[in-house]
Amino acid sequence: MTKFSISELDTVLYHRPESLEDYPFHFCPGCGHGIVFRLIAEIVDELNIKERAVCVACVGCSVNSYHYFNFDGLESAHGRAPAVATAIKRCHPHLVPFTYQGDGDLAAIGTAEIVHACARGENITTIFVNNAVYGMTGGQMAPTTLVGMYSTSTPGGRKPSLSGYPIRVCEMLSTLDGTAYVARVSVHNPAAVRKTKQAIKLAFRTQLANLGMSLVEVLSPCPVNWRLEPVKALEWLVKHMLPQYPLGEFKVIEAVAALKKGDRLCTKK
Ligand SMILES: Cc1ncc(C[n+]2csc(CCOP(=O)(O)OP(=O)(O)O)c2C)c(N)n1
Repeated sequence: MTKFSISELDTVLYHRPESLEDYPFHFCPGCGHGIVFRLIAEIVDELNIKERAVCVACVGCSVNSYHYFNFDGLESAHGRAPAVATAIKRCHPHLVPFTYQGDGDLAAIGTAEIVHACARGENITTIFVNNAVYGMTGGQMAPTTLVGMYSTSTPGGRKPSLSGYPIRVCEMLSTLDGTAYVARVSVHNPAAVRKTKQAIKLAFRTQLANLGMSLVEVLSPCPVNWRLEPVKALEWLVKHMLPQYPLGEFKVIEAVAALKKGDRLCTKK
């Protein structure tokens, strides 16, 4: 194995973004939330909006965002982050509020909030992390739990006859006229993480250009609640979640497409 001395390694490839506190993440091994947090912090730095960004956290594993982000944030009631972000944006249009929500928060208790924020075309940004379970409370079924998937409240697998079918959030919300940019991405490998960063950055740029509601769904592993080792969880995501939740852009209005010029993004199959 080649060994390098420190002086030979004079190129710093990674450093902690200014927008990320020097505070260890509490997430379980192999969880995707930490990746998404870091990407958001990098983007806030790159767009130079640290003094204007406001994270509206949800109830769920990402509830501790105030420990991690080195910019303003507040906590909403479960599922109500889009309403809180709406109020912030309307009262203080120069701020850049974004919601950070899980699938239980956004697609179960908070379904009405996100649907109406999208229908109203609020000029806010939503980062929606879909790990197909209620992570924080111990892995119960979420609206995005796959048919046949184990969860602690569907120990024999989700049965449509009892629990209905999973909701495809991007497909549903992109039909609403108020949405300007809607995309689904994933963090299952480095290339996917890069595309996730591009999509989240474009979502923020959509808000900065006053173009309306932007939403990015991020497919993310939850190894502990899926009862899988971290690497197996990534494989499971690819094998089972991608067919149900195809990656791509579901809505890009013309003005956003113009912003995007020059960016490389995943395209819908
Ligand atoms: C009003 C209310 N109902 C239920 C709960 C319990 N609860 C806390 S977090 C959560 C779901 C979190 O799951 P998700 O939004 O998918 O986020 P994750 O933890 O997976 O990131 C629930 C049901 C609560 N705290 N408040």
